[in-house]
Amino acid sequence: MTNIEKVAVIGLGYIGLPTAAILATNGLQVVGVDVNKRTVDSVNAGEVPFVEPDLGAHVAGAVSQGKLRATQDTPKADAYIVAVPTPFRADRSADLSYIEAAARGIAPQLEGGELIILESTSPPRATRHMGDYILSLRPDLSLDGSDGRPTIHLAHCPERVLPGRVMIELVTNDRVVGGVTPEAAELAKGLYSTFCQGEILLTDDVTAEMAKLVENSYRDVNIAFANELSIISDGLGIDVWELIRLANHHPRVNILQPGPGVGGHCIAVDPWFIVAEAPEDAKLIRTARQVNDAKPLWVVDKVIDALESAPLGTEVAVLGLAFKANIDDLRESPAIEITKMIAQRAPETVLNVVEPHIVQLPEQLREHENVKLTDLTVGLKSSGVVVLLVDHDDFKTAELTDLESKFVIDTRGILAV
Ligand code: SAJ
Repeated sequence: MTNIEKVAVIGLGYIGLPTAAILATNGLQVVGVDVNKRTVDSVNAGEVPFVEPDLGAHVAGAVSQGKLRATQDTPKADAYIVAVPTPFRADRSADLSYIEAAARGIAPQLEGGELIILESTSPPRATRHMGDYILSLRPDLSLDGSDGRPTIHLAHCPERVLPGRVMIELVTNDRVVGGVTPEAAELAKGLYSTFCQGEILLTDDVTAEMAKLVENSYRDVNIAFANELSIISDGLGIDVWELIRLANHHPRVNILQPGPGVGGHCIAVDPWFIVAEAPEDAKLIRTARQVNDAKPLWVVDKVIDALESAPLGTEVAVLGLAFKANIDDLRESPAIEITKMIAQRAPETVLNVVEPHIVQLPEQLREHENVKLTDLTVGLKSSGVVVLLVDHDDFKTAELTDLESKFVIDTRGILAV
């Protein structure tokens, strides 16, 4: 294998574009590949089609120095990094069609000796599936040099960066690199060491795939425990926030925080890949998903109960729509699901939504005439029922006055002392 000088990054999304940019600013010749012409055009103009701190400067600098360009067609390269979506299907198994499409673009360009890295969050054995798929198109190649055929080196290297801190965490986080062969893992390590200052830990491909899924499942199971405690505590008439705070004084106990449900694109999705792979054995992981997915309905029932015993015409203040605190990201947000369900079940009730990080309601809520976006003061003033869904700092620091006269459902413990 010659030195890696030219890298093609397939998929210029939240992970692919930052990875392409950081490789380019560290001296490699990078071609970003995307099916979306608008994405390609904006990258070639040195612009970033989404919000991520510092990414704009990296992309603009790399493009103007001629180190980064984007195209819709996969070029020849020494290394390929695949960072395409892996959504789940209706039966919650992973949809690998984007990976297969990337492989179809790469296969005709291969000569032997190239490194191919799958970065997309993937179910176990997806990397091997990609390898087998490439070999079905290119039977003249091999993954391990068997039968003297030219070898392509295949590895999985999951990303674990936190949106909003991507350009920092790409450099500082440790990386798990799993090779289909030890040689592939070593080659991938060499490529990541051009920009990664964290530890680069080598393993096989399936263990690396599972490491990513397990990290997010670990969080999901522990959040489910907290969510279950919140429901049990409500039945017992005790304060779950106090309960968790006290229990966490034990030196070996560290319970996470309950909430209105689990949102975002990762923690609520990745555990299903394990369940789909091991349906008989992944009992706890499946149950945790069900517990967390059921929490929004429990919150809605609380609000409907409160409205039933409130005077006719009582309005509801909904505090927060984002999937977690202090961001504007509404993807898979339980707060949106809850607001929508209340709007449907109480169509006569006005819902005063307060979300300081957005300027207009998301599409899913716009169709409901009883849902309005407003500010905190107006929202609280008009409403007899208050449901706190996101622990934004704006809500923590605001003076939440007059709450004594209202029915308050605090799903995040903002009011807990
Ligand atoms: N949540 C709770 N209670 C808690 C902690 C979180 O209800 O105690 C909720 C949040 O409100 C949110 C959801 O869980 O709705 C997920 O939020 P998060 O901040 O825990 O995680 P994400 O989804 O933003 O990012 C995760 C991270 N993974 C882990 O922490 C193991 C991140 O490092 C990964 O890169 C990312 O998933 C990913 O891309 O997989």
